[in-house]
Amino acid sequence: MKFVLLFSLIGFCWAQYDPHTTNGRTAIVHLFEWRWVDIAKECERYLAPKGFGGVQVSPPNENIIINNPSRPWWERYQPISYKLCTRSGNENEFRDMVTRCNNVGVRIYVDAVINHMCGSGNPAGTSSTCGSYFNPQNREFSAVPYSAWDFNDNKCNGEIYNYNDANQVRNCRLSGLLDLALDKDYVRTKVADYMNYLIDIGVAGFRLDAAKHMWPGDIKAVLDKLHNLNTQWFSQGSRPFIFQEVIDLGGEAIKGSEYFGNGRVTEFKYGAKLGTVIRKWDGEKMAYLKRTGEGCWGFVPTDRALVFVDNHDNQRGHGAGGSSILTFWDARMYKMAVGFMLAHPYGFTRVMSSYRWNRNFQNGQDVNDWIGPPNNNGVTKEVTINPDTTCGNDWVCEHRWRQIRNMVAFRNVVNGQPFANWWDNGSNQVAFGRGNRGFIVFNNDDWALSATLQTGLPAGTYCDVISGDKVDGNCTGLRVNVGSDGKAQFSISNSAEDPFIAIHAESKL
Ligand code: AAO
Repeated sequence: MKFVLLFSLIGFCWAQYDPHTTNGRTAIVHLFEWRWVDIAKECERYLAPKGFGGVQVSPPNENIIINNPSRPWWERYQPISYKLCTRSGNENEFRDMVTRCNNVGVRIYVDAVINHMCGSGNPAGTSSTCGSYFNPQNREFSAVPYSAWDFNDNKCNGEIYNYNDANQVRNCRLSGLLDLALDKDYVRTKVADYMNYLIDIGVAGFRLDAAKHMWPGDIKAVLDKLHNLNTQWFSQGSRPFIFQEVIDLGGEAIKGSEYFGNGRVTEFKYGAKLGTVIRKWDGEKMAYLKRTGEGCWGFVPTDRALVFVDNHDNQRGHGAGGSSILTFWDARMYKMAVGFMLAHPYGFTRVMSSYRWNRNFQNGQDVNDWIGPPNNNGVTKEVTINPDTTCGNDWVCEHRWRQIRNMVAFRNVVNGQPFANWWDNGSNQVAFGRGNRGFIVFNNDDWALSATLQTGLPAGTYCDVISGDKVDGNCTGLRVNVGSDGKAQFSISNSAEDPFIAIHAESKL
């Protein structure tokens, strides 16, 4: 009896850190601004067969409609109610997506905007995605309902100016957004009701938007009200996976570690650092990546980290991370960064999937950083699929790039294997393996790489999954011969289209 109790306590304690992916899948993808009907299809036709564990979806709840500028992506971070209708689709489409993705073993994680409602300066009316009435002036959100009592005006009646003041960061308004009083049980209950509605539909967890702007104890009080996951797809007693958006680059009052009790946190230092290294800024070298994740860069512990190279904010200059952040616009370096992240054991990984927009830099600032998803008169366009499996209609679909998709598979194949056989040339040529299941080599120097390296892999011929694919026992890319001593000869030109090579147990020919 005591043992049963102990185990269930351990199980309960760990649960919110567990993404509940199926078959040991290790990465999720953020399908930013995708429509639910397209995500449902993508789960079935691509994500399940390629080994993706789940999808972070854009906020599904009713938001304000902004017409100036015209339907920016960021209107979805201004909630009006918890009804499920947005540009991504209606409630039926959302339910159908969750069911179909779960049925093929792909999980759905909802971006939960629960810190605030819309901006205080917006006019009253029904310019909202389900037509619900709201009046920011008197704090009325009739479809929840919230009223003046439910906001933090009595604690702070203004903006956040000083990130060194935790009270201000958590009680004042982030960018003018009306700050909910999450210390009130009524507000906690309304938020938990929304999240429970989604849990009952079958979602596996949540990204908590602006978690840094909420008190950790208030978040906990909401989480304590949440249901277990739907037993149609999850084992009895499963708790929702929680990852909290806490931007902690160091030097501010609020630390990511304050939120560990609630779930994982987004590690923004990771993408900022990796971008700096791959760009070779500040005297950084890939050789220094040997100790990634061991704490020497002050990253949060691996079992508390949600990691990514870029996110929907910092790929367009919002949020934090700065100019070092790599995105699809810098494709060659970006693929190396994502390849490194997916090969390395640190953290639970999220891959970004974006749309193209018309960037227009003025004085170093992209004045088009607001542009919403590809659309016809405001209606989000379908994600079409080209004959070569890439996406059309200006959807970038980084997750479908061969190098990225195959590194997601690599991560699954090496799951649980130790970081091993590190090699570097003291500069930007590095290699490492994962036990005896996988090995990766990078050349980010301005000269060729030629080296015989210990891979840790069994003897045989392997297909490089960066330059090609293993298809019907053949390889469409480079072949790597591993000898009986585990060693293999690697040559990578510094002008190669993708200056890295990756092989793993399932790419053996
Ligand atoms: C829009 C308009 C605003 C208007 C508002 C209300 O743009 O002009 O006032 O509506 O009408 C998104 C957009 C916002 C948009 C909002 C609502 O990004 O532009 O406002 O929707 O439509 C902070 C938060 C973080 C937040 C990030 C953007 O901490 O939570 O700002 N991210 C999430 C979402 C995001 C969303 C919201 C939250 C709101 O992912 O999409 O906003 O729901 C420091 C702090 C960070 C802080 C940044 C930016 O970072 O540490 O916590 O992020 O400042 O304010 C160096 C430092 C780094 C610093 C950074 C920038 O890198 O090391 O620490 O510089 O100064």
